[in-house]
Order: sequence, then structure tokens, then C-alpha cells
Amino acid sequence: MELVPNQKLDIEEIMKDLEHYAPRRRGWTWRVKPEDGVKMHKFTFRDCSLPLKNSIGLPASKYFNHIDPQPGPVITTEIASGRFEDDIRRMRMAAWHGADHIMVIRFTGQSHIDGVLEGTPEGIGGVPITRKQLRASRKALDLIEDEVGRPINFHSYVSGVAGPEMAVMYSEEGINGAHQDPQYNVLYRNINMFRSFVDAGVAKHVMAHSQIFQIDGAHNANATAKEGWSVMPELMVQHGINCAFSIGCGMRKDLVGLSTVPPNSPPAPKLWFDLPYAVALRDFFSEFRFRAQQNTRYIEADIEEAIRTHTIDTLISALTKADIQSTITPDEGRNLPWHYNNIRGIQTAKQVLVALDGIKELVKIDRDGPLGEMVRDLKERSICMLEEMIELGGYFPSVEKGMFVDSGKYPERNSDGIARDPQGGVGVGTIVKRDADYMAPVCAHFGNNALPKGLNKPCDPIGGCTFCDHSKIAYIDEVDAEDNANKRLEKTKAFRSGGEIKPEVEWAGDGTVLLQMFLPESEDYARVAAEEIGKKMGLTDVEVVNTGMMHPSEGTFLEVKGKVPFSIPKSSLKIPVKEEMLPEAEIREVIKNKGIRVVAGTVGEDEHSVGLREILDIKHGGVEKYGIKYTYLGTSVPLEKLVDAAIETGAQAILMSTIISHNEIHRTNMRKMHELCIEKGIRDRVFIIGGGTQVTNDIAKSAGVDCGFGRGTKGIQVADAIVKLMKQKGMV
Ligand code: Z97
Repeated sequence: MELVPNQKLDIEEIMKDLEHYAPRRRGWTWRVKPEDGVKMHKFTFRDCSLPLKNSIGLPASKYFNHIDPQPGPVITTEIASGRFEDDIRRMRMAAWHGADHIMVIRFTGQSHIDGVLEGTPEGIGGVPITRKQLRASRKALDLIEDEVGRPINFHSYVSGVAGPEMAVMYSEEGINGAHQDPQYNVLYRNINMFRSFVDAGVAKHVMAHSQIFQIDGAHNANATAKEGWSVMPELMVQHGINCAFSIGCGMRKDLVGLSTVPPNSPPAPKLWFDLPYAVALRDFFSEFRFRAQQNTRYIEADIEEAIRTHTIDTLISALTKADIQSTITPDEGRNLPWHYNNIRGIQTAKQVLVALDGIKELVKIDRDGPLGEMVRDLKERSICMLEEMIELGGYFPSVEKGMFVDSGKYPERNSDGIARDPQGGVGVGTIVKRDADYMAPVCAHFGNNALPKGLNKPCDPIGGCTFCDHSKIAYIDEVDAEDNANKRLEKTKAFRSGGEIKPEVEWAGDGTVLLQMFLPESEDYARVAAEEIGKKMGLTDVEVVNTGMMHPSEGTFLEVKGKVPFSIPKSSLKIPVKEEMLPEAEIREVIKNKGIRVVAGTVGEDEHSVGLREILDIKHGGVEKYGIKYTYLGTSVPLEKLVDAAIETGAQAILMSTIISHNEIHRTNMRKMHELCIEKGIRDRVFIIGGGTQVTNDIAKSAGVDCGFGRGTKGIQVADAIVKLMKQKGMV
């Protein structure tokens, strides 16, 4: 199976024969960064990686020969609508825009499930991670990575009370990255602290076996704390604990990623917090890798605000270091995976990193001034915190006393940290000491394993474990007759491949649309009015998802989501034939060589001039921009006058505009112009181009002129048409 760019991914095909699917590689992959940079178009990129085979460039790429430079860091996007079968298509879109790290957020509560799930139930707040879901996604990503020409890392979470089981499953199924940090379980999921660390030992060891890249959970303190910037010393301590523990469990330093977030956000003077923090962290942990995520603590529902914060945060990454640049959108707050915002997040990271390519050769971080002092201060605070923890008896007593996520910047304390009882939490009392002769015939086993002497491999006694022999894995397809992907796919088939078109945000065929509006009212009235407007427009499930006060009484900007209750049959649509434009360089070349000149005017008794001026003047990209010389005769120009001017100036084309169209005057005038030119004997050397709001190419041609343009036409289209007409006549 191979993907074809102009064909949709066939999800049903992906779901076939998953029982026999095995991952074709394991472990994490970085982007390839050529030593001497990447040359594209007229530029050399210093820190960029190899470009993709198939991709979609930034919006402005059309001005730069359609290049799509790929930054050095891996770029992450989080996709998790609750239905993985829909997310697969989003992964493909994300990959085309430059994401090569796809993270699937787990559904609410999976942390507390004491085992792995099977089948493909629908999730809320994320996707239930199951073997079938992993296989289907990984299988699709194999095809997607072939299509874009770059490996894609697939990622989820090895946390919660089933951490080790998840790690084994990830290892078996070729998952490339995972969050794993025992402190996360303890602090945020109230899992017993001892159990969490024992589990982490096993999970990390298994992850190391398959070279699964690990991301820690320190950023959660930043996102949970009352003041994100106060926990900076503690964040370094948390990173330190997880790094040391990971190394102890056999992980490679280059596969341990610190999850770092610039801790502050405007309107705070962000740089004075974020930069010293970023520098201090990178000083301490230089041998490890950095996964930079944008600040989420202060993210609001406003996409523009998120993009601005993301841009500033990515600047910090570029100035310091990021091996992986995460992207995030406000949709977590809106509780709806607005998947096209994922693409915007990826574009933001790509645009910023490409714009700042090679920044460190141009801008140096100055440690001599206040920055150096602030970096030192942060480091000292974190070391002091570690010393106090040792005095308290170590990590566990420190957690018991609420040392973490206290709102005071260490050593200040507000006694509001998260305190956990060592004898409490999920899974308390479940640790069982291994007997002296405990034996597990599996590879990647953590801790004591009393294997018989003389074995080549621990799993030899059973003829291979599931890490060595993938076919030994017991694959369960579905466990629920109703709550499964196959049933859901049946229901959405019409919208995916059955010729029905319906908007989609969360799930295929959900009909969700987003309206933007401004209401000249205060926020309270605007909110309620916006909902009413949505309902009157025929939407269902109407909800205001974002408001922005423009002025307390003058008005409010709103975003309203709702669902359309209908779909459009594809067969009912007539697609206009697209005019294929010549390359701009060719248009310019012909115009330059031939010295093209036109005469132009609004004809008849018509005083409109704006449209035609836009077609002519250089200001908004009129024909002048492409080298065409013009003689503009103004408005209400008699047809004869235009013809005479064409003869006088030796113009190759007459541009006649008619806005007023009652009594079909636009048709009549074009026909008359055609006849007049014949009469004057110039029709074979002058092209006639008609324009106006009611004019179409078909109307113009049927009236005898060479071509016609309607509303919204740009100068380049007219220039393109003239060059094409010249080519047709063999003049070029
Ligand atoms: C990120 N935007 O990219 P559950 N383990 C760790 C975590 O940090 C998390 C989980 C497990 C964020 C993603 C935050 N991280 C969300 C170390 C969550 C989640 O929700 O308990 O099943 O696991 O880091």
C-alpha cells in the first residue's frame, strides 16, 4: 500500500490485517542536518535539516520558488480527538506541514487503569491507548513517512498505574517516544510514591531497551503552580531527579528529554524570567536533550494570543537550544481538538525557526550583565533545595512535607505545595518483594532475575519473548460489539468517502463550524446575542468559545462554534475549470522582450474607475508591476477613443471595463469594440480584454473579444492572459 498525494488515506484499508502488522523499526529518529547547511532557492540555511519529498510550505513560499525549509529541531504536534481513526488523517496533514513527532494524549482517567486496554473504545479528552490503536496509527505513519520522505516519531504516555505494561506494549509496537516521570504520578495522579518509582524503574528499563525517547514531566509543575515562574528552582530539581533516576535505570542520556517551558508570559516582562531559566537549565543538563514546549499556564482561548506566545517562546528555543520544538494550541482550553489549529502551531514553529535560522552566529547571549547573575541565582536556589531534601531524609519525606509545587520561589515557602502520604495513594501496598529465585524469561527485565546459568538470551527457555518474536503477541481486535472503530467508521463513511461533504472539527462528519463576528455591545449582551445569531443561522449546539473585548461598551469580538445539520452532495457541485497561470518569471520575460503596451478605460457612460486602476497600477500588483506600459483614458470613454489611442500608441491590447450592466450593456459594448476594431483594420493585431463585475470569460468570448475578467481579478492574471494570447498567435 502506498499513499498518493491526491488521494485520501483509506482508513478501512489501514484497519485490515492489523493482527499481522509488525513495526518496521524501533527507536527514536532525529532530523538529518547537513554539516555545511542546506541550500534552497537563493539561500543557504545554517541550522536546517533536509527538506521533505512532499510537503506544504509556509503561506509565502510561492514567492520563493515554493521552497519549504525544515528547521533543525523535531517538531511535535498533539493529536487526540478521542477517535484515533479520525486522527490518522490529521497526522498526514501535520506531516505535510512539517511535524515529525506525533503525540497522542491519553483519554481522561487512563492513568488510573491498572492494565492495558484492548479494542478501540471512544475516548473523552484524548484517545484510549490500546494495541489496536497503536498498530493502526503506526501502520498509517509508515505510509505517511514514506510519502513525506522523513521518519515520523509516534509518542504517547508511559505513566499511571499500568506504566510498565504500557512500556512493554510501546516497545513491542514500535512506539518511538513517551512521557515517563514517576514524579508526575505522585504529584498529579496521586499514585503511591513507592509504587510509582518501582514502576518507573521497570518502564524506563524497557524504554531503554527499545531506544524510546523519554520526555519528563517537570513542565506540569509550571502549568499547575499558582505562579508559573515561581517554581523555576523546583523545576530544575525535578528534572535532576528524573534524569538521575533514568540513567540509573539504563537510559541513554541522548534519549532523555527535559520537558521545558518558558515559565512566564506577557504582560509580564517575560524575557527576564524565561532567558535566565533557559540558560541555567541548559548549563546544568547539557548532556541531555531539550523538548521545548510553549507556555500553557497562561494560554487563553484566543488563537492569536497563543501564536504570539508561541513565537516568543520559540525565539527562546532558538537563542538557547531545543532538540524538539513542541507546538500547542488553545484547543485544550476550549476542550475541542480543533485539528486545523495543529497545523497553525506547526506553521508557527516552522516559520519562527526558519526566520531565525543561524541566529546564534548573529546574536550572542551576554552573561556579563544581569543575565549571568540571574542564572547563578537560579542554580543556587535549586542546589539549596536539593540540600534541604537530603536533610529531610530524601525525596519521599520531602514530597510528604509538600516541598513541590509550593507557590513560593525556593527558598521562600508558602506551605501550599502538593503533599502526599507515603502510605496513601492509588496502588498503595501493592509492592511485592521478589523471591530470591524469582525468574522471568524475558529480555529487558529490570532488577533481580535468577536466570539459569549459560543462557545466551534470557528468553531462550521459552523460545523468544515478545520483544524478540513479535508473532507471540496475543492480539485482541475489539472487545465491545458497539463501542469500536469499525462501527464508528460505518457511521462516518458517507463523509469520508461516500460523496457527502460536511464540515469537520472534532470527528468526521460532526458538522462543526466556527463563526467569527463583531457585535457592537458589551460582552454580556454580545455573548447571548451571538448564540441567538448562531441559532438563527440554523446551527445546532451553539456555544461561544472565545470573546475579546474591543471596548467595554463599544463592542466585542466573538468566536462561536456550532454544527450545521446538513451535508452537501459532491455530485451536486460544478467545479469551475482552473486557469493554469504561466510562471511569473516567464510572463515578465515575454513582456520585457516584446515591450508590451496597453490602452485602458471604462467605456460607455460609466464613471467607475477603481477596479480598472487596481488592474493597472503597480500599487496592488497591477499589470505595471510586470512591465506592461499603459495609457489610461479615464471613465466614460467612447469606444472609438480607445481604438484610436491603441493605433496611436501601438498598443497590443485594449482593456475595456464596464461595471454598469443593465440592458446587457457590457455585452453590447464588448461586441461593438470587436466590430470597431475590425472596421479599423486592427483586430488582428490588437487583443481586446473585457472586465467588470458581471463579466466572465465565457460572456466576453461570446461577445467576440479575446477574454474577460470578473470581480477580484489581479493584474498578473491579465498579464498572463496577454502573454498566452501572444503565444497562441505565434507572436512569442
Ligand atoms: C506535553 N502538552 O506535551 P495521563 N506523564 C507525564 C505527563 O506530562 C503527562 C502524562 C503522563 C503536554 C501534554 C501534559 N502531560 C499533556 C510525565 C501529561 C499524561 O493524562 O495521566 O494519562 O498522562 O507534555
